[in-house]
Amino acid sequence: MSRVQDSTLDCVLNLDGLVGPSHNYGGLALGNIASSKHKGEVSSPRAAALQGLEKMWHLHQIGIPQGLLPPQQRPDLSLLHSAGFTGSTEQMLSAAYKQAPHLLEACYSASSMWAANSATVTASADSTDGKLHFTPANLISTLHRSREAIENGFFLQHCFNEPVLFTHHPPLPTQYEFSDEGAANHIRLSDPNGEGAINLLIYGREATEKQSGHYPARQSKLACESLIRRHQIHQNKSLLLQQHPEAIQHGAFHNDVVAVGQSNFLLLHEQTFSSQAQAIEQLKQLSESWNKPLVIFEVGSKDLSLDEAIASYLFNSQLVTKPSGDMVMIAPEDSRENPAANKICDRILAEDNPVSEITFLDLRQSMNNGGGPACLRLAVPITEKELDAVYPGILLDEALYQRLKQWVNQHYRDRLSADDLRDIHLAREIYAALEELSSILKIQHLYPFQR
Ligand code: SUG
Repeated sequence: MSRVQDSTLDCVLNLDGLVGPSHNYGGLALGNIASSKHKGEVSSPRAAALQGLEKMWHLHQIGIPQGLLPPQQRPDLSLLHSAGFTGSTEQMLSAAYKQAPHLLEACYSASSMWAANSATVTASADSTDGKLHFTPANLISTLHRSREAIENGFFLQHCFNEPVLFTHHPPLPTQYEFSDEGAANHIRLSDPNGEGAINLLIYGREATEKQSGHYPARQSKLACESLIRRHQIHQNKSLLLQQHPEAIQHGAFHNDVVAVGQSNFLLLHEQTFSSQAQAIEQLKQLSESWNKPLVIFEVGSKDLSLDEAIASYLFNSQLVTKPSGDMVMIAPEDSRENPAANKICDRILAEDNPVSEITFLDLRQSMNNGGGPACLRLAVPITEKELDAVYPGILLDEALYQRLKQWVNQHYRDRLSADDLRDIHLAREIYAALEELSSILKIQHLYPFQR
């Protein structure tokens, strides 16, 4: 695999969620406009998984360390059990289809693909104990996503299994007050030529604040504060900020839909934070001593309205630093197709900032559920020594990429509709696919049904 650049401070391992064979459009995520808009449409799990794999392969080819998070076990029959469905799998699926179609959709959701919500990660350079910290997100805001936390923790433990280097915390308590959506509400900025770093932790509401608008704020302030404490983030390396309520009401259900940052570059919409001018001032002060200055690119509403930002997903681009030090922006095709967003891309390339290249990728299947390039990956800031301790079976190389493509083509359906979810054959096909995946990744007890 590709090695990290000399300055290991800036190296990021991206773990992309491998899209599961049950990818479908259930319209399950309130406040996520794309999810509601595409509810009930026929999905293509195969196209979705291949689009995701092409993204991973592209990043590997430009020299970025790339790994994956496998899809979780679906259908999640324990959810149906909890809701009182009994009998054989076939009986349970059929009864749920008739009596509680919403539950059936939740138990089939492939939402673990959006790895940016799997956990919050703190770089060892930013924690007072010098360890890399993980907290799986509890994802309590939506039923289907709340099912991901335990298995995300299990998998991260398995892959980062060196206690001297890595610390794994349990998810935050499964309560409204602690609502946590993971790295989608975290941005790590850092000095490429020094040790300075700022971890922005972004919340939507106070712990007990009730929903005021149409759409819910998914991240609580208490969750962010708890993460700062448990991950032992250096006092001068964290900044707690509040999402602009308008952004949430326009469909920014996660902050990564209106801002993205990496290394010394922050790209954000004018209405990202509630006291934005003050936030920018704080960022400037915190980065004052950096050897390479922090560059903030703020997009005004007159150039790109919040609605256009959400429709184009420009800010859900992924920023990556190549081994040469050049920064590449991986944007969704939708940003090229949206004239206002495309204009901003031209400006980013023309102006003086670290981005030297923009690559547009087709991620339409995931985008239709509100998941762009940045949603699909968990960014793990990592040193060379830490990278050497990562379980190698999840790190992408050409052999694994080819093997996974073959596996997807063999096992995934080309079309999936809500009606297909009651089909016992679908459940059997998925379990067979997951069984084989665990042997491809050489993880014996990857899935609960194997334990
Ligand atoms: O949580 N969509 C996901 C999309 C997550 C995007 N991630 C980031 N922004 N980091 C969500 O809203 C839709 C599933 C459905 O409707 O079937 C869904 O869960």
